[in-house]
Amino acid sequence: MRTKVAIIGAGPAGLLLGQLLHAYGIDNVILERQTADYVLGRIRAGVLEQGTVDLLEEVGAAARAHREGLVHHGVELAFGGVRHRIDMHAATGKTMMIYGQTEVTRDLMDARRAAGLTTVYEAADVTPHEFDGNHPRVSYVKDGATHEITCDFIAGCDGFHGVSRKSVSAAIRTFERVYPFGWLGILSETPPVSHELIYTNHERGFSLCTMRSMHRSRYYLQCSMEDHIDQWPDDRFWDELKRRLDREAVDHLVTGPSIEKSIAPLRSFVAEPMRFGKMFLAGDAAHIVPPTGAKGLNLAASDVHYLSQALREFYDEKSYAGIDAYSTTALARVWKAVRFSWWMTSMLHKFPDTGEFGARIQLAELDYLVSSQAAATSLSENYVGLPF
Ligand code: RFL
Ligand code: PHB
Repeated sequence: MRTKVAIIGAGPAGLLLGQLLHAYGIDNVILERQTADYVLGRIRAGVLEQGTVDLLEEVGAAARAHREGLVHHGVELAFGGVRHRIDMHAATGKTMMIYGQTEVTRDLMDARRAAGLTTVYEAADVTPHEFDGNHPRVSYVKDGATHEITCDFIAGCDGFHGVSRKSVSAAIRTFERVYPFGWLGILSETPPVSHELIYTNHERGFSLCTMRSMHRSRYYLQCSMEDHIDQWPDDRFWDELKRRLDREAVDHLVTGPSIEKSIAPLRSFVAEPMRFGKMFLAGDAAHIVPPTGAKGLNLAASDVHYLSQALREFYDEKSYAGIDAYSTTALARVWKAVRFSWWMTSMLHKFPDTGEFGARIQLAELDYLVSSQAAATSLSENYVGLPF
């Protein structure tokens, strides 16, 4: 098989890149290790920046998001038992959209199918070759037979545990912080506790009330990395959440059986650079942020925006300028989101080693945020998404 761009990974980064390239007349093939249903079963992100929605619109995959997504103008920060609303739309003129990663993925898969583009699911042993030279190719095994795709470029959109970054490990520099706690998340068929997301700093640990729709809620609790979901039956989860919420939120909380429950570690990670000859990294393959800033999926979208523009410039104008600039351009935005996610995480979680002093500093910072328009605007600019 021959294509212009071989994309490894059918997560949001790979699927969105595929549709953007298709819109620019650049043919591409996606190789995905899992089945489509497996990819769709992962419950992850929920908040889309306006820039991410704009990209979905550009590829004609935003109709359902506009119908079913919930447009949010602000968030609530809770500390000391009191909730404070930050009006991000007033501060920036921008909004966010609540629309699950699962739905984004489904819409992009549907668009890809409708466009007749090739996706190979259950592709095993995917391996990029010769991206340093002029004949890049990707091999994989499907149904016991080895296949090869020759291409002009390889896009490594295969997430944190993918093969792309591993294949260049000798050439990269990594930066990492692993946080000493995780997030225990549940999904339930219950109405959300508030119209807004509620981020809570509490002496028992962080909590987040979020949603997927007006009848489906998602909640997170800071937990120990030693915890296992078996130790968290639903009743224990709801009891602990109630302890961390303000009185009014507890009164409005509707509990019910969980339909999904998982524990995620929290990590900040960046690999530099994001280009190796004719192979590029994009999305979680190149960087991870803790979910506190709601940035992971949105960074995957901004990376593939830059990458698709660079490739378009190459095919339209035979210019390498965008390709040469890709890593630097993408990393400049990545690091700002890494900083923001680290800062939100530091301000809102209970840390085992910072003591009473650290806890007071967090409260002072939160109090400053809700009493200074300048501070609230800075938070808002980052949360709604810095410009591309
Ligand atoms: P993905 O989604 O991991 O997709 C990578 C794909 O590559 C495939 N793959 C391979 N394919 C072929 N060969 C191989 N060797 C392969 N190895 C892997 C995988 O099967 C997979 O299908 O990466 P991508 O596309 O870069 O997308 C990144 C986002 O998924 C991620 O950043 C977000 O989910 C992070 N995140 C959030 N981001 C937000 O923007 N807003 C949020 O509100 C938000 N909340 C979250 C989150 C992540 C969470 N978890 C569980 C990590 C909440 C949570 C709890
Ligand atoms: C979610 O809806 O799953 C979500 C929202 C905001 C975050 C993280 C996750 O910061």
